[in-house]
Amino acid sequence: MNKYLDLSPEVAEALQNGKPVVALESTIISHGMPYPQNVETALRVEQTIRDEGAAPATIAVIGGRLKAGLTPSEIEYLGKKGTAVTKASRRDLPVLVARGQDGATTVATTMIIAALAGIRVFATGGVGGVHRGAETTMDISADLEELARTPVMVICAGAKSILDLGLTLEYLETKGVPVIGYGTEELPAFYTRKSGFKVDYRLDTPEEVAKAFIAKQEMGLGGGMLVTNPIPEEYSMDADRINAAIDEAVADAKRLGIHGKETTPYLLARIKDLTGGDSLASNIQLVLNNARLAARVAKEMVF
Ligand code: PSU
Ligand code: MN
Repeated sequence: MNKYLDLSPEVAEALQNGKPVVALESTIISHGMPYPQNVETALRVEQTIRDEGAAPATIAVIGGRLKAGLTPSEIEYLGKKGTAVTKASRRDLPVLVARGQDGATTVATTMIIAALAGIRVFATGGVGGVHRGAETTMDISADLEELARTPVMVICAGAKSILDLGLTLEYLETKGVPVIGYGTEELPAFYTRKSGFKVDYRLDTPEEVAKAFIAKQEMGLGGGMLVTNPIPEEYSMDADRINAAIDEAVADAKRLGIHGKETTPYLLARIKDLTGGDSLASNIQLVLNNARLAARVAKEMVF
């Protein structure tokens, strides 16, 4: 095992006995949702995975150690500290580890640590992508490069239109990352089930999803796969309302000169305020939905 990595007893036992494991990120806890809903959701997501018969591995950097599997008090600590914890993407890991510091892991870093631990399936809410205006800002999330290189499947609710969805799909195509729609031909847009963009392939069962990922690895192609799972109809938001809030949030970020790693957390918090908290309720439900699917796919992930 990697000398910087610690597994929780639950995750170590599951991996040792070939039981299904699902990785979970921690930036969604510290930077993606407010306290205390962030902690409540993180614990509920873990329980949802256990109820499906898999082991949850919430991932973070604590005191310079790469952790796969956190205790409830470590989750509480990250959730309470919120944006005071370093949002840790690939480029942040070396210094955080060398200094023995904490980091909340983004999709990219969660994939890295999951792969080190031997975990193949990861559930979250949204992934980073190509930001609107990237043709001048060059703001393209490191999550996309990680999907190109690290062999972990990421199950999300599609991409939200804080991003340029068309450019995000182009980038993933260039990098050879399959974009799968779970039970849909259309890319879901996080808060809504439709975006106007097509996915590469529609797959309808956890077994089909697992088989495609296994084939990718066994052919030696490496890298990840993006599975987009639409938010359940009953929790989806009105498209005009959420798009108006997103447009306003993006305009505010531009006016305030928000940039770099602050952009995504700022937009998420602003959208939540502009929708009177309704976007948070949808966000929580779609994460639970993705966790359920991820546990089912992890059970089919037999190499
Ligand atoms: N999108 C969400 N919620 C989130 C994030 C994105 O709907 O919490 C987080 C994830 O951790 C993702 C990160 O990996 O933001 C992307 O940040 P950036 O755009 O700075 O790469
Ligand atoms: Mn960025």
